[in-house]
Amino acid sequence: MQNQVLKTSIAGKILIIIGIVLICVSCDHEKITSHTYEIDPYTNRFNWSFASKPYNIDLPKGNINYFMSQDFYKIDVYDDSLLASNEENDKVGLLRSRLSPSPIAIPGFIYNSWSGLMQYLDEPINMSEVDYIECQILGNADVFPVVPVTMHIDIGRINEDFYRQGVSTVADMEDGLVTQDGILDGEEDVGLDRIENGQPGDDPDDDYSNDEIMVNGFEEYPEINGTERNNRLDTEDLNYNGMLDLTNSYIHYVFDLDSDEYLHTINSKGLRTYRIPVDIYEIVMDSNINPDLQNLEYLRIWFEYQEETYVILISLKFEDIENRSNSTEIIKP
Ligand SMILES: [Ca+2]
Ligand SMILES: [Ca+2]
Ligand SMILES: [Ca+2]
Ligand SMILES: [Ca+2]
Repeated sequence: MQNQVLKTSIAGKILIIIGIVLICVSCDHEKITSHTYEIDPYTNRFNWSFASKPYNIDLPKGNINYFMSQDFYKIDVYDDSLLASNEENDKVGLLRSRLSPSPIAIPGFIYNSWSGLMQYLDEPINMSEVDYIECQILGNADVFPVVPVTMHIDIGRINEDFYRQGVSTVADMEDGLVTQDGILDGEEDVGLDRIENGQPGDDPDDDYSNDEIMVNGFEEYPEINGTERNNRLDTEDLNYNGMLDLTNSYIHYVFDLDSDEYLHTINSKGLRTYRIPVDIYEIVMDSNINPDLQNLEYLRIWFEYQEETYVILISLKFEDIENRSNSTEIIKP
């Protein structure tokens, strides 16, 4: 009997959770689409946070605003010959990032800024099963100014301290402002600064809004990455182990987006497909803990650039040739 009650209450909770998820999804402007497409974990903005500072770099921090644009169609991205006529107007799931340089300016001196994103991986990457990394970037001059961008990919144990780095050794998190229970209580959604809008000390840049603006004919969501009033329980503790993990022990790949070095193909729409050999990484570590290449838990992508520009990530895959089912193909033959 008690079991039955328990089961009923669990089933009830699951229904409520599903209901909340459905409401949240339908509230999010970006998700409203009549078309279906595969969302890979690397173009889904909900999986990303702002990046912590890469270890051992000495570059000023720029800004990144990342969002899933709804105004790119398959015909904007893929070769016409690969598209059936009924899919030309299907939307493409992509992650568009507006990169702004650091506001620090020294006249006559040009330097690179950095900014990026990171995520804890639900499924760790096992590099012994990866044959190459494939990254697709839409490099279309109609869409963004042609600015040299260097892309970095870090995989492994990555410092979680991405918000106000070095200020605290405890994870910044919203949970606990009311009750530390893993649930977003009403008054907790005030951002990682834990200070409500309008109160002294509030981070002026943490307000969330999914309002879109049009810039050069393309939609942007300048406040979509805010953590205050975003209806999510935000935390720096990306792996939910109750600690602010500070270890850096990862493998690092770097390539220039305007270079041919790892460029595999470029199509008529400006879609650049890079294939990065797995073995060209360098190891970055701040202790004697070597990266566990079979269990790489965090991913960080970050960019170096001098001027404001955009990066449109169409896909990122860790390709396993022997087991193709592990990777997703967007275009059906
Ligand atoms: Ca709570
Ligand atoms: Ca705040
Ligand atoms: Ca929040
Ligand atoms: Ca943690």
